Amino acid sequence: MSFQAPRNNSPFASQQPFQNNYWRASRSPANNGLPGYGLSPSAGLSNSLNTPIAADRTLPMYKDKPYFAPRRTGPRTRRRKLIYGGLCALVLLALWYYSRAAQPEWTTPDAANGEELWKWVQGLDESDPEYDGSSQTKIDWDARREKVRDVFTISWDGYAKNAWGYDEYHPISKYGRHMIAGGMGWIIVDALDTLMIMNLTSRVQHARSWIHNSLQYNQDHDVNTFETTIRMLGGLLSAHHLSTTYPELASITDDDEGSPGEDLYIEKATDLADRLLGAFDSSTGIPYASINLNKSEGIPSYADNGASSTAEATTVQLEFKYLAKLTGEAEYWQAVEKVMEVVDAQKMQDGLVPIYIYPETGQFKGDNIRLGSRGDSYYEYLIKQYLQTSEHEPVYKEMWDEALAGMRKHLVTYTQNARLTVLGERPSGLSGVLSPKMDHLVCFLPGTIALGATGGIPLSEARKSPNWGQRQEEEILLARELTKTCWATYRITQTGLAPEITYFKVDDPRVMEADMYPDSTIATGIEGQQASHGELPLLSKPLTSDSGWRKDLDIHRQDRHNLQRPETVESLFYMYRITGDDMYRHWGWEMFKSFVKHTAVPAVISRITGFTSLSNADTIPPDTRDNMESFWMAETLKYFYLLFSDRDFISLEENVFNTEAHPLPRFKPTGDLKTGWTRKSRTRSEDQTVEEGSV
Ligand code: DMJ
Repeated sequence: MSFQAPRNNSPFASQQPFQNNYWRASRSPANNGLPGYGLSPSAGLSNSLNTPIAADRTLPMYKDKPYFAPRRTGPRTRRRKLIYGGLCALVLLALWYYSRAAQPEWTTPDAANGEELWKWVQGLDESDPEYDGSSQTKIDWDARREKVRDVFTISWDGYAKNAWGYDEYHPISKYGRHMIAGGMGWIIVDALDTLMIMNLTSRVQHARSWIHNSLQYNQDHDVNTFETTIRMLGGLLSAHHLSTTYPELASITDDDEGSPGEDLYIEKATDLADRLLGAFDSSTGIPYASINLNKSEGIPSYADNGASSTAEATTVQLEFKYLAKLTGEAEYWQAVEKVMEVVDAQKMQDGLVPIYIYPETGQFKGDNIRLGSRGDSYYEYLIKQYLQTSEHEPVYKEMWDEALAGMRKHLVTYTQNARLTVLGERPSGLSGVLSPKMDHLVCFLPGTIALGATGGIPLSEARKSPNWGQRQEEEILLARELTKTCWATYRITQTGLAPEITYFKVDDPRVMEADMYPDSTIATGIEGQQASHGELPLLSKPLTSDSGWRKDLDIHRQDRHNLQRPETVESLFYMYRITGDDMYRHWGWEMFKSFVKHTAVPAVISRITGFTSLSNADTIPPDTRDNMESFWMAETLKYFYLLFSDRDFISLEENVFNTEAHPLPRFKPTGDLKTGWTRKSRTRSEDQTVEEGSV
């Protein structure tokens, strides 16, 4: 029987720092050569009592207390006891009331007001989502951006008040839970750079001191290699990048020389990355699905015959490459670069990869090809690796171009009525049937296609480039159509919030892009690198009642949940930044209002105390799930905030967002930081000559 740490930690509970500079512990044999081992556990994270009295005993539970039978008492004694008891109760009540009043809640001068937001939500109109660009009314986007900030601060403060330091937060029951015994800083680290971007200085300080005093990675637990990389390593690296590159933001400087916590984010990131490197110790270098952080030992997936998810193995590169650049340690770079070489050596047809890969052989498992779960960010990190290294790794541009052409050839089809564009799945490989199903996760793709087409610069600029041609125009059209399809998945439900998965009614046999556009580059195979001929018209009909679009979408009962995922607003953000079309901001505003209205957690009185995922987004009131995923604050609200900000704020030309929305800088690699491999020839005879990015 052990003492359980209270579920509702006060944010003011003191958390003792570790020994001075504990995170700097040098590599020692006792620590298996890893830094930071053998550190004293943090106060507040231990599950056992630590006082001398309690050292070797555990607290009794009520059921263990000895039972005393009540003594018989006469009427006078009973009356005296009643009065005495009543007085005691009054005194206790007064003491409790005083202690509550004396204990400040976690509020800061810029705390958002849950009551005001509640009133605002009550007054929300169902304004016209059919934005047609004709309205002349000037919109105050700064005010809308402030609303996003309010929603963020309410989400953060609710967490800080009720579950500070815990990895999970359940905003309805208001308690937190750890994913592993000591906690990983899952919510705090993931949201840290959003705090900076929103200029929430006191909260950044609060988060930073928790990271300094309480976060430790020397835990004997398995964690998911990919999730830990994109959320924790990505969060720390982005915090370092923002705090050093954008000092005007709420960036408590990361290089405050000589002060406690100097280089904190980098030190923590390096400690974590050194532990994560063990996941790459397979015979091919493909990382295992999990990693024991304390032993730095990779662990194959317990399911899927030990195979790793392809997307997970290939979505760690931006983080490790940036760390290599920062530290000058090529080992980080080489570990993740090797993964890409092994994957590409499989020579998959048209650049489309199955969703599982064996770490021991480097071969794919099964034939399932999709851009949803387990496949998605493989493609995302192709184009982003190319952009991260300032176009010094052309192999990734080539792989991206090949994969995008493959998607257009094998995965794109159209709905029966409104001709919405669908990016489906091939569960039995490219020779099998195309399944017209889209996970919400697929909705990252349109924004990424636009990013790939222009490299992040505005479309109007990109069109002036000599390299711009018909193919790029077609890619922008595809991006616009897919964004519209993702928007339709929001419009279709009662809450205005998308389900986790949507199916579409399509023709049989499937109409493919080459059938629909016989003159396109994908149909003719001719690049068409002629001068741009301007915007290509949308094929799809408007989302109005007469276009029949509602009949095109089909939501299955088990897929009606909404986890407050970011992918659609992520694409709106890229589409707005790149095309400059206000329509994407308007769609975003409608989505944002739906999130506030239907995922808000009200208090007994008229006040909002947090935001939750939904188990059914297609009914009003929606069924709630009592969970706030860390990506709500790390990604979804960040992308809304950036969508309503000026287009050059945290510019796309200088930054690359990792798959968890953590901005990292673009840079030029030097020395040993290079691609170091070439693609194997697809025709078997000779190796392709793709110029390497060694500089
Ligand atoms: C995020 O953790 C990342 O974006 C990841 O790549 C997949 N999607 C979730 C959020 O939906």
